Amino acid sequence: MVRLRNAIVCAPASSMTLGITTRDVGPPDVERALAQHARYCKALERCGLQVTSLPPDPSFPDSTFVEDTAVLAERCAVVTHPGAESRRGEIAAIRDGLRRFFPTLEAISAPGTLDGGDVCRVGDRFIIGISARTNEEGARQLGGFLERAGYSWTPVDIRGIEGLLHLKSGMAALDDDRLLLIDGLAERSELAAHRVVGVEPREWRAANCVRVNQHLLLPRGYPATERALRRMGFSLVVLNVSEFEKMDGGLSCISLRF
Ligand code: CIR
Repeated sequence: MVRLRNAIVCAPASSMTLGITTRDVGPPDVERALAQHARYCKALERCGLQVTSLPPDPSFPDSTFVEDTAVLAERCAVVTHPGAESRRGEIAAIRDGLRRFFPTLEAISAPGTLDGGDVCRVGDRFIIGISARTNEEGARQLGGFLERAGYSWTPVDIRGIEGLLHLKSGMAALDDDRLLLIDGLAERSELAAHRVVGVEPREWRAANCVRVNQHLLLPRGYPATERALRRMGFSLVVLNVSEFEKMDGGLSCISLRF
């Protein structure tokens, strides 16, 4: 797997409770979210990453979900055009934050829309979810940038999978081959080239985990998945991200890793 060295994060803003969510479990507790975020950053450091923190901006309640604003790889860096209009203003700060790492930044442009949460890298292949946030045109633009940089890509339409906001809400690359998948994705022919590890339906949110170098970050509260992954030999770091989950977020979407 590619060795990751950096992460970009943005702590939740005081306005986090005003962000977009489909869940009906009450607003997040911002103080608790800040504490969870700080532990998350410590865990990334433990995985060997240098963490750059962008200042929270209350004008963008969803700006802590930085993963949606860019797609980053060794030979290609792209800022997105998020599917939700209220999130498009997040791009400016991300672009500024990325410049010192990536001299050349590509960009998705209208009518294309794309959220980074819909992009899952497995080896040198990028799986791009077509979702309520990412349209075919956005996927095609990103695919073009990736192809020119020597990567391959495959679109997967996830619009029929109920409750799945982004592709990576239901999928994670465990290494350069194996995918952790929810039921709705496990049978998809586009993913047949990979070895599949399934998550139990009642623990489907555990599929939003992140491999960072030698460790696998897993959300707290999914004991069966935790046991199965430990048995497979993964070194797990289990983190509580309950306040982010209330806003439809999860482990992967609160950092950009590269
Ligand atoms: C949103 O709806 O855009 C945010 N409240 C949550 C985004 C989570 N991002 C992700 O799963 N990649």
